Amino acid sequence: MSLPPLTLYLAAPRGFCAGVDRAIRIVEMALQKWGAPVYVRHEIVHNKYVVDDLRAKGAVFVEELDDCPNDRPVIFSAHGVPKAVPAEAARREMIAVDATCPLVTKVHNEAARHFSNGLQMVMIGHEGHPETVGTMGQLPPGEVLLVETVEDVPGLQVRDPAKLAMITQTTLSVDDTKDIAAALQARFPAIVIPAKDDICYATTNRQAAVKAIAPKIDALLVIGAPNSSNSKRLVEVGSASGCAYSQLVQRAADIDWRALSGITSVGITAGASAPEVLINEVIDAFRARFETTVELVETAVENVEFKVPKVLRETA
Ligand code: 0JX
Ligand code: SF4
Repeated sequence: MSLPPLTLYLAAPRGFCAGVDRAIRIVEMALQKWGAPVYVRHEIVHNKYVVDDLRAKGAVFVEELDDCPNDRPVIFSAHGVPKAVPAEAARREMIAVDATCPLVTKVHNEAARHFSNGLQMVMIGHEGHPETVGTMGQLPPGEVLLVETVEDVPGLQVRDPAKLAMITQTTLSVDDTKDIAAALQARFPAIVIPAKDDICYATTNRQAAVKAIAPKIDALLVIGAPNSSNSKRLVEVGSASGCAYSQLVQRAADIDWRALSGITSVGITAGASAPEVLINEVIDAFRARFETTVELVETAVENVEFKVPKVLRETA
């Protein structure tokens, strides 16, 4: 029996970003340098496959520093940590390696600069997300106020409307963030808004690639985890760009094939924490069910690379 024809538009860039690649390398190199177990505070990146793989190699994932012994190394996840966390690790004389993405650290530094200039901050981000918790935790309580939506802006109670700055989470929707920034500027004309928001290159590029394929496709599958902010934003961008069936899947086993019956085109992308092996698994699952032609839709070429911390570049 012949299979139905399908064009599979594969977004590029997709999948691992430089910060994720670096964070995973940090855990692997720490295991090599110090042996198992190496503790990791929070999922190193939000992906079960990645976490399970590192766990099998000897990483132990915990949510809090309190769950780590003093005499084993601890790694802080790519999303960043409040200032109190490395301070506590130093107090306990632990070996601590920071896998915070340098682009998240850049926002931490920016927040510290605004603070030293006497500015209170409004952060656009998602409440409770570890990156937001980490960035807000760079400064004393009350110095960074959080807004999640345009609707949150009128209710903001600021110390002095003339002394305000805006910062953002790195993995937000580019378009939604523009709207929230505009609402902030309308209410607080003096607010210091960076030339560009803090959304990173990887988030921006993956969203642009989804926008390019959305008009061509009957369905969009985003490979990523339910706790991955940047992956969830890709699903939203798909829907907002006209692809009514936009779904997050962790891997091929999650695909609802009944919902996809009758389609002739599909778009595939992956969040910054989703490994290529899972993307290939999804493509193979389509090949098994459809006469599949793969078309790459490349809207940008990325060549960003981050070095691991010096302690791991030195030989043991
Ligand atoms: O939930 P996020 O998108 O912030 O994290 P994830 O999925 O682990 O992606 C990589 C880490 C991103 C940090 O900015
Ligand atoms: Fe860094 Fe962006 Fe990747 Fe987050 S998504 S780890 S900020 S490059």
